[in-house]
Amino acid sequence: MAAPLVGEMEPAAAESVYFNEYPPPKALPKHEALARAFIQLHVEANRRVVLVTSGGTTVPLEAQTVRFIDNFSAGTRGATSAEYFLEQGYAVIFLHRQYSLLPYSRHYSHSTNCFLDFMDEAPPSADSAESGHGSIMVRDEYQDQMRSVLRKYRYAKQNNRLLLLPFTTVSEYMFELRSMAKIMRPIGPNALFYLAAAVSDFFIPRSRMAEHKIQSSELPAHLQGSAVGADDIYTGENEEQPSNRKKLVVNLDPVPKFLHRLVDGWAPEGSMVVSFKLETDPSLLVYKARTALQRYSHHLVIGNLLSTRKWEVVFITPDEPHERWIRVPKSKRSKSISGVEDQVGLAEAQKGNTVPLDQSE
Ligand code: 9Z3
Repeated sequence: MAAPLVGEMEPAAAESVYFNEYPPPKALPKHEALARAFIQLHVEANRRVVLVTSGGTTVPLEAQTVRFIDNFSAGTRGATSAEYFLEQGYAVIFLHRQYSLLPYSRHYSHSTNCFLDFMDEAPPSADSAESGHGSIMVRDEYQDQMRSVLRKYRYAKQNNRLLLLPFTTVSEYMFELRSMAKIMRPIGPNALFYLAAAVSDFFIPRSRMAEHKIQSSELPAHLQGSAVGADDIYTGENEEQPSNRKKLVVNLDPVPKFLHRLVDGWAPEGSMVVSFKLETDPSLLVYKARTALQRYSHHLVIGNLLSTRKWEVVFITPDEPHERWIRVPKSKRSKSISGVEDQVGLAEAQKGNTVPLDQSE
């Protein structure tokens, strides 16, 4: 009989099999030490702490990774939400995909809003006349909004309210999530988990992964040993287009349902867990979000569709009214300087307001 897939096992058994597949991320001990110190500080202040996850996870196809499968997410939801949590007095652990959008800097770091567009060179003053260079400054029209973002950013940084921890792969994400949840135990009911990261449902077990870059064409016999893929990825004959090029066949296992373990094992007693559900087919969204809430018995699922995620979400809760839509009216959607309509924070959307400083796409 074939061994059960980790995605089909009891959650606790699947957990140990999954975590035995991969070595912990190299940065984990450092991240854990930073998180412990962060938690200690905020436990003493009796402050609420939220773990915000943000950005997409990758699934590497090779151990020495050249190619990978990615999950869609720019990090806008996570980074925007983190700013709102900070404003509400939370300390934020921001577990994010490396190089995705970050709280505060997101206003100026998106490719359609290059930070250089906000800058200008001042005319040379008497002091700088010799060099002929004026100082670099923020353009007049952006002074107010940039000052406000800068102040909030400085406040969060100087008061140690924001801890930035990056991940890349789905296994790194899992290790980090488990560790952070356990480290947050002293926070108890002051802990909140806000899981906006787009997490892959599939992975290739490390034991069955190709070590080196998968080759797309035939190699001479004496070189084949080092380059051939492992069991789960193989390059076969390309029947439709006979040539010396191979087709790639990838066989992925389901990732264990980590939300079970978060709710029932890792997270502190009395903490709150909010997850997101992303769909593209409108007819599935509410059903899938409800099913997730029933399955994991947590507190809130926020459903969104890829195409409308910036203006419309649905809150699915165990209590009445069970389903509540939050929509930003068209007239209230903010624009970036490139003219692209922007996401507003959920809190503002509920009040029917826009976020005045939002500049990212
Ligand atoms: C989301 O649904 C997020 O809202 C988005 C945000 C990824 C759509 P952006 O970063 O996008 O603002 O560009 N996140 C959760 C996606 C996800 O993978 N959910 C899992 C699922 O749908 C459950 S944890 O099954």
